[in-house]
Amino acid sequence: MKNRLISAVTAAVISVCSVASAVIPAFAEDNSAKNLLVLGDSIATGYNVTGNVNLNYGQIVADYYGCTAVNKAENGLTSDGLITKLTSDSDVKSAASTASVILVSIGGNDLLGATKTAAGELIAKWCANPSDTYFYGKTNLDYMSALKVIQGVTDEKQQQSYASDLFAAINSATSAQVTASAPKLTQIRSLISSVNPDAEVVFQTIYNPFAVSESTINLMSLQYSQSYVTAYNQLNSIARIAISRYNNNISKLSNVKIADIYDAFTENNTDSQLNNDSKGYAHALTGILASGDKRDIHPNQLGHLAIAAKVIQTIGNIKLDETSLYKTYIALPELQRDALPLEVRNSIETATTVKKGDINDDRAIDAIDASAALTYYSAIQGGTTAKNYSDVRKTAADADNNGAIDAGDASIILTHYASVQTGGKGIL
Ligand SMILES: [Ca+2]
Ligand SMILES: [Ca+2]
Repeated sequence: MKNRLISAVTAAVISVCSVASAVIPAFAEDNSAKNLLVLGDSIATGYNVTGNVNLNYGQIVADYYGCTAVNKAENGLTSDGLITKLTSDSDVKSAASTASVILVSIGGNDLLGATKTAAGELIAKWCANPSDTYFYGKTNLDYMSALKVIQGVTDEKQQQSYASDLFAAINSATSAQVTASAPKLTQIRSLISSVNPDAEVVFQTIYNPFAVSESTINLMSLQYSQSYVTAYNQLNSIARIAISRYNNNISKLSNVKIADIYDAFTENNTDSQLNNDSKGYAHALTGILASGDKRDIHPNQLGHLAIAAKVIQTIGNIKLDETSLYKTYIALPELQRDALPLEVRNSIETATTVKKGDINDDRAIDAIDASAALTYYSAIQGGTTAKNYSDVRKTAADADNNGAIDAGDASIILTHYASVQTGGKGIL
């Protein structure tokens, strides 16, 4: 087990990892003077170890619906902490009472807290064991210091044994935490109802910050030892099990909408040859692969964009968007947009609604779009998909609605463009 894994574990333990998103139905129709309240943890505050993101998902969603974002999230907040706030924090209760929509991101710190406690107990046990070569006799060893001790263990077998015991302890503790969480989640929902029975309440599921793509794992295999990759997969597996069980509790809540962020951050690849563990987009949507102190399980700006899009998709009332969701997305270089996971692009582009003929979604229908249609057509003819087209873009590209993207569509787009250029209304 190499130091990078220790760093990953450390990052997981010292940070907060939960993601939530929200849903609201009738809310978007009359937005004047409506408030969108964000409750929860550091996912919701927009925290990043290198500084908060420019726009967190609460701001993006509020902007989309033209209402005011009120953010009462707090870094490190647990479900117990949220219960306390909803019970006795007059500021939070007041904000909740006037909100039309309430987005809740909670749970990640509960799992991390259980992880810390279990690790602490295990370390104390090692330190009290006279036959433990590396730990016996050490005092006041916190988790971070213990990780440094494990890092320094030269016998690889012994090092793996420590890691394996640590993972087992974490697995068991998070499992117990998940069981304890169900009544807490129900209580949070009830407390919100008691303050504001009319608000639309959206709970977000927690994403797995260790779930990365297969190609990322393959790259890791080239860079690091097999034991590192095995340990990373083990961590991913533990996280997946605990988070999935926690999310299952969230999904059982009544009178809420569920924005499935776990799903939004997960690759739906049934061809996976590696194992059954979830593969995902954490490499693109969080800072999990950053090195050293910059390693971060929190969503980056793209992650917040993806969460916002999922929340908006869940809430509904999709419109042709010109707000920060669209502006942030379209400001990305096209190559970077094309490199985004298709599921994420589908989600964002569905929320921004691409217009027929406007394949690159820049709100102009012109020769660039005609060229894009031809590029797509020739790629398909050549047996490859050169462009990572989302479903929405494919619909935009099929200008004549015949179910295929080809030269006919390019021609229609050009005809439309020529018409508009000469003062006409166009044909699209
Ligand atoms: Ca265009
Ligand atoms: Ca067509």
